Amino acid sequence: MKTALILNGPNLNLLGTREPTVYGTHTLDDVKALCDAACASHGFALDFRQSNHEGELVEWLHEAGRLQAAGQLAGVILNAGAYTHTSVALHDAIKGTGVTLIELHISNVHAREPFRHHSFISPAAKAVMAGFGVQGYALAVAGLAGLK
Ligand code: CA2
Repeated sequence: MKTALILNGPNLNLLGTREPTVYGTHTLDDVKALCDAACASHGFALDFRQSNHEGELVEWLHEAGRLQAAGQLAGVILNAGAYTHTSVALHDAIKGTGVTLIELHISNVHAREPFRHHSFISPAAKAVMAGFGVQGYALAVAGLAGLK
């Protein structure tokens, strides 16, 4: 059984505590439970993580590249949070590892402030998903299964 690695970036640990009109009322634990169910139905093991630190996310992408090369990982679903709009380091890590990666956003970033319209992740991603709320995580797991 291959693993789906789901990575969450800065401040996503605050999900469900503020800004419910933008991000909904579900917590990150709720999202993990939703991903558990989606992975079970698509035959993936789930590895679900969150970090507020850019370097830690970079290290996890390197680990993902090694695991995918070893045939143990189906790919990564990444909600890089605000690092989406700032991080050349995450872009380089995705490109440098060649890992299969789906970029995910809970909100429709293109309908929000202009500074959220640019993504350093998108040019390195296999696919991009935004605006489906937390249900987007389950849709992205289904998408990853379709790439098999
Ligand atoms: O829509 C998304 O998933 C985002 O990646 C979320 C990021 C934001 O910077 C991106 O532009 C779009 C923010 C994550 C922080 O989430 C919070 C949730 C509740 C309360 C405070 C922050």
